[in-house]
Amino acid sequence: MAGRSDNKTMQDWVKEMAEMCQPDSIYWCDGSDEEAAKLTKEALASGELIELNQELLPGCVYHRTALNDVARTENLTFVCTDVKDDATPINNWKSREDGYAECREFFKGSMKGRTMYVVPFSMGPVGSPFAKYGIELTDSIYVVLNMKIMTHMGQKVLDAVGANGEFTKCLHSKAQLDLEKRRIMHFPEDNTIWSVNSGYGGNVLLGKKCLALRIASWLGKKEGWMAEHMLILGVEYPDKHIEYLAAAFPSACGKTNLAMLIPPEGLKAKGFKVWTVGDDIAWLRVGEDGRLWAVNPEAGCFGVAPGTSMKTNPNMMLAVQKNTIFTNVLLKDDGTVWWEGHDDPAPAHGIDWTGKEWTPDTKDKDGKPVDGANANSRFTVPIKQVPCVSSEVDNPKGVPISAFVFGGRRARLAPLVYQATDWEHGTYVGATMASERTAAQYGKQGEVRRDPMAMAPFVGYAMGDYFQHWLDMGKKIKNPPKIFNVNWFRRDENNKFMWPGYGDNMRVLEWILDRCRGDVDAVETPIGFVPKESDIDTTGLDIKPETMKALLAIDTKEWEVECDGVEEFFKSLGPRVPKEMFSQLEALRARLKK
Ligand code: GTP
Ligand code: SPV
Ligand code: MN
Repeated sequence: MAGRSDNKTMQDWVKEMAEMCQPDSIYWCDGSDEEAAKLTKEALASGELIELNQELLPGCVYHRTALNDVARTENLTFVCTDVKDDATPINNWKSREDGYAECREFFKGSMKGRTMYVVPFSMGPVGSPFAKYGIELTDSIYVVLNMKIMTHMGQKVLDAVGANGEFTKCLHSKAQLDLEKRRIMHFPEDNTIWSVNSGYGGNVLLGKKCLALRIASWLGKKEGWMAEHMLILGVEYPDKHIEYLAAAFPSACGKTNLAMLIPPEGLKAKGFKVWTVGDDIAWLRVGEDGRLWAVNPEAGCFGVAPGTSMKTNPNMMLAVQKNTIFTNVLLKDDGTVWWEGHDDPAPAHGIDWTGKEWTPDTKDKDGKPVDGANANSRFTVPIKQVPCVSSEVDNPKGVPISAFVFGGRRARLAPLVYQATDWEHGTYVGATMASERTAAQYGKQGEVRRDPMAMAPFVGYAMGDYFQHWLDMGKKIKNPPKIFNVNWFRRDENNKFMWPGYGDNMRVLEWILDRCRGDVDAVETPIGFVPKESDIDTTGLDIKPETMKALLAIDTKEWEVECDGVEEFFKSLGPRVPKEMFSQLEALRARLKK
């Protein structure tokens, strides 16, 4: 038991960090199940975790974060580089010196009375040419147990790094969970991440957003590949052929749900089936065949609980019946869990995510009903427990991508689906994405904000350079994916969603993949190709023809206003925005005028 490494650089770094954080002891993780069982027992004894009903939810535990620590804190997240313009303007910036100096004060003695766990992890299957290795030092057992699910973790990583291999140096301390002293710092030039005073997922599971997106996007730009906030799924056709697509939606906008959808009866009967490769992050490289190939660097899903049910996402409901960590959901009296949108009716009594007694009648001081689960409550589950997991999930080569799909929450404007005319136009479509803010990040909920490629919170460098990287990649890919945009979230005059969403989104995926295979025509509009109404299969769907018409309509006046917003946005990004983005904008304006 306990991990071993003969890597001198690693040992020296662990020692140096321990001298700063002053833990009582240091423990090197080996990633074994015995180790996880022992740590779970300790966390149950200390109250960091709560045991769930082991008969009904075997291997499952429950965790509450601090009340001020339930979502990513983008305002406290920094990219620290020597040259300011290399990171800004979307990212918060500090110089390397200032970033380290500020955080050193917060880390000093932060692990007193605690153990420092050394967590070796790999993003991507160990040994894959895609894989990146990291070591996370943390004083949280919750983090260790989450990392075991979310990454490839343990001795095998120490062996792969060996005496001289490279690794990302990740340091995390929950310290006092002090919001004033919370910082999530990235030092891409040093391959280093420091996170302090938080215990929430995206802030502290450093392999995920910090390494697999912010640091990886920096590396991808340098090395000629892409790290994207994208799910990866395979659609199996009736003839058993599988086409893969990758889709970028902002946080809490439906990636996990789309990645494992079950087609509606009609399409299921035709023989369609969806296989899940990944639900949040894709790393993409050009293959020898001139296509773009994608791997999912993660080994688990850290998914949004509210809204997950047998009706919306049966695959996920089945996955989270065992070996799952539930965070900030409602704890029922029988030791099981519940959240808003669950299949079961609200229990008569439970303990809510804040640790208070809860009943369906609980109201806040203004008389408003109180949710039992936090809106950003989550489950952590091995992806291999998802019944429709793809057999390619561990394939070190990845899967070939036929289509990229962008999308967000837009109550108006964006139609159900449209296709960009080519890669450069597709880059413009991604670069101009916008979405209503969700509970996955702090800030005013519902406000529409620009979120290029769903990467606004996750690009590890200047946004203008990132657009340029997309254009450069397009030139390197002989057979690039076709690019689409979808919007499951259009609302009618009564503020109701117009499209049923979830499994019915398969009806749109069918059109997208038929377009890729050249099997279906489209209508050319100023914004791109839109389906003919009759080409979206609505068999068995209770939707009025005029609703379908409205879902696919383009309001040129609204798009002209949108163009003004895009111009303002591009200008706000400074001089690094490629000129191609402005020519795309002008070309769109001209088409709208015609
Ligand atoms: P992150 O993990 O934050 O990156 O989120 P995600 O993009 O994976 O979002 P997820 O699939 O977890 O969905 C977030 C919320 O949107 C959940 O409450 C879902 O129930 C809801 N949702 C997902 N797909 C649809 C859809 O097609 N229509 C509607 N109306 N809601 C959806
Ligand atoms: C997101 O917010 O996009 C997530 C959850 O996937 S977190 O890990 O918190 O970033
Ligand atoms: Mn995400």
